[in-house]
Amino acid sequence: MARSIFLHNSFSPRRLSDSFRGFFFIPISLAFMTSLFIFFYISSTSKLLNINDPHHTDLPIKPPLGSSIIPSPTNSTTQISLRRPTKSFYYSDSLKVAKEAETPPLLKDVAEAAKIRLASNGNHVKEEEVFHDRDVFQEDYKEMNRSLKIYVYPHRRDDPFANVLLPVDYEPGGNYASESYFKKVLMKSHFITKDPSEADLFYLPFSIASLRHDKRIGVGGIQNFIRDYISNISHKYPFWNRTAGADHFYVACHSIGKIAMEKAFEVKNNAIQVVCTSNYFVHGYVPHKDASLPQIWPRKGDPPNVAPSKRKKLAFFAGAINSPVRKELLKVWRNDSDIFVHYGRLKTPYDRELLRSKFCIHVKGFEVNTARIGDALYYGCVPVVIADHYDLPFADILNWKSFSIVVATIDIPLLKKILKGISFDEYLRLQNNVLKARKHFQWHVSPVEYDAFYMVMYELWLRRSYARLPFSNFFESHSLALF
Ligand SMILES: *[C@@H]1O[C@H](CO)[C@@H](O)[C@H](O)[C@H]1NC(C)=O
Ligand SMILES: *[C@@H]1O[C@H](CO)[C@@H](O)[C@H](O)[C@H]1NC(C)=O
Ligand SMILES: *[C@@H]1O[C@H](CO)[C@@H](O)[C@H](O)[C@H]1NC(C)=O
Ligand SMILES: *[C@@H]1O[C@H](CO)[C@@H](O)[C@H](O)[C@H]1NC(C)=O
Ligand SMILES: CC(=O)N[C@H]1CO[C@H](CO)[C@@H](O)[C@@H]1O
Repeated sequence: MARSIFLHNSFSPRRLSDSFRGFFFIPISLAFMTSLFIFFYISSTSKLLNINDPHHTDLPIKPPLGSSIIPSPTNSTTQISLRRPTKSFYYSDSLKVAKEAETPPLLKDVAEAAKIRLASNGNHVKEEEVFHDRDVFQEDYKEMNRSLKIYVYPHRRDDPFANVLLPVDYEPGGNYASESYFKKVLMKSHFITKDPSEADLFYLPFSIASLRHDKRIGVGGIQNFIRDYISNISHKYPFWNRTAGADHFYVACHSIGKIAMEKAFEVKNNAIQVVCTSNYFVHGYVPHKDASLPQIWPRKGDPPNVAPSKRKKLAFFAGAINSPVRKELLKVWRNDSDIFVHYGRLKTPYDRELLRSKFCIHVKGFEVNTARIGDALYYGCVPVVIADHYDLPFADILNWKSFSIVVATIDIPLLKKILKGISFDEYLRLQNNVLKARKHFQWHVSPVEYDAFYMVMYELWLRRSYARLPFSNFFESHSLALF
C-alpha cells in the first residue's frame, strides 16, 4: 500500500518519532488550553466569593464570561489564585492549579482583585459587542462562503436507509430540527461538491434522530449502525482511511448522540462532531475539535418585539424538573415574586411569558442543551444560562457575554442578587444585543446570510484543516486516546 511505503521508506524511525512528538503537541496544548478555559469560565461565573467580600456591595455585577472568552492575560493569574472554582472542577485532577485555589483567599486580595476587574471593565469596549471581532469574522465569512467545499457520501433514493441518510422532504420541526435543517439546506447549497478531490470536508449524512425512530435500529442499535456505516464507507471509498476520519463531520442534536459513537472510536476521536450536546465535561465531546450546534425550536415569521420597559417580570423558567440543577432552582425560587419558576403545565401561553420577562432562564435538564436559549433570543428575552460546562453555540464567533448572563450552578441562591444588580442601562445593552444576535439562531429552508446554517458552515470552516496530517496509520492504530 502506498501509505506504508511512505512510512517505512521515506522516514527513518528517529525522524518518525520526532514527527509524532510534534503531532502530540497539538492535542496536548489544546487540552491544556481547554482546561484553562474551563477554569476561567468557572472561576469567572461564580459569585460565591464575592458574597463574603465586604466591598462587594459597591460593585456593579459584571456579566460573567462566556465559555470561550480569554480574560486579559496580564491579570489572569491574579484571578486564578483568588477565585474559588466549583466542586465539579476537582474531578479533573490533571489541573493542579485548582487545588492551590482551594485555600480561601485573603479579603485584602479579594478587594484588590475586585478593583482590577472594575478597572479592566472600562478598558474593554469590545466586550459590549456581539462579535469577538466583527471585521475578522466578516472577512473570514466571505472567504468561507467562497471557498469551502463539502463532499457528501452519496446514497440512492432506494437505499433501505434512505430515511436516515437523505434529507427530509418536509420542513423540519420540533426539538431536534437543527439536525434536519442543516442537512436539508446543505444539500442544496453551493458548498456541495461532487468532486472529492476539491473537498475540504466530508459529511457523514446519517441522522441520529431518524435512527432513533427507525424500528429496525432504535436507541439500542444506533452504535452498531454507525460502526457498520463507517466500515462500509471506509471500504468503499479511500477518504476515511486517509485521515482516519479527521476531515469528516456529522451533525446531531438529540442527546442520544453523545453515546452513538461508542463503537466508532475514530468518529469520536478524530471527526468533527457538530452536536447540540456540547458539554465539555462529558467524554464524547472534544471542545475545539467539535462544535456546538444550537438547539432551536423553529418558529415562522419575524420575531416579535416587546420594549424592555414593558417587560415587567424579572425572570422566567418553565419546564420539567428532571435534573438536580432544576430541582435546586425550584427549591430556592419556587415561591418568589420576581423569579418565576414554573414546573409542569403552564397556565399562560409560553410565548407570553417570554415576552413579558426581562430574563429567561435556561437550566440544564438531562443535558446542557435545550431549545430555551433559542426561545429566549427569538422573543427578545435576555438568556440566563445555568448549565455548567456548556460549550455555548458559536462561541468562537459570538461574544455571549454581550447578550446573555451565565450563572454557575452553585450560584443559584444568588440569582436574584445577580439579576437585580444589573442596571437598567446595562439591561438595555444586553437586550439590544439579543436582538442583534438572534438572527444567528434561526433556520431557513432557503438559507439567509449569517443564519444558523451559515454559522455552522463557518464553524466547520474554522476546523477544516484541523488534522490535515499525513500520518494516517498512526491514527488508525492509536485512535488518539489523548482526547
Ligand atoms: C455567498 O455565496 C453565494 C453564492 O455564491 C452568494 O450569492 C452570496 O452573495 C455570498 N455571500 C457573501 C456574503 O459573500
Ligand atoms: C453496509 O453495507 C452492507 C452491504 O452493502 C449493507 O447491507 C448494510 O446495510 C450497510 N450498513 C450500513 C450501516 O450502511
Ligand atoms: C481502510 O482500512 C481498512 C482497515 O485497515 C481496510 O480494511 C480497508 O480495505 C481500507 N479501505 C481502503 C479503501 O483501502
Ligand atoms: C413555598 O410554598 C410552599 C407552600 O406554600 C411551602 O411548602 C414551601 O416550603 C415554600 N418554599 C420556600 C422555598 O419558601
Ligand atoms: C491590563 C490590566 O488590567 N493590567 C493591570 C493588571 O494589574 C495591575 C495591578 O496588579 C494593574 O496595575 C494593571 O493596570
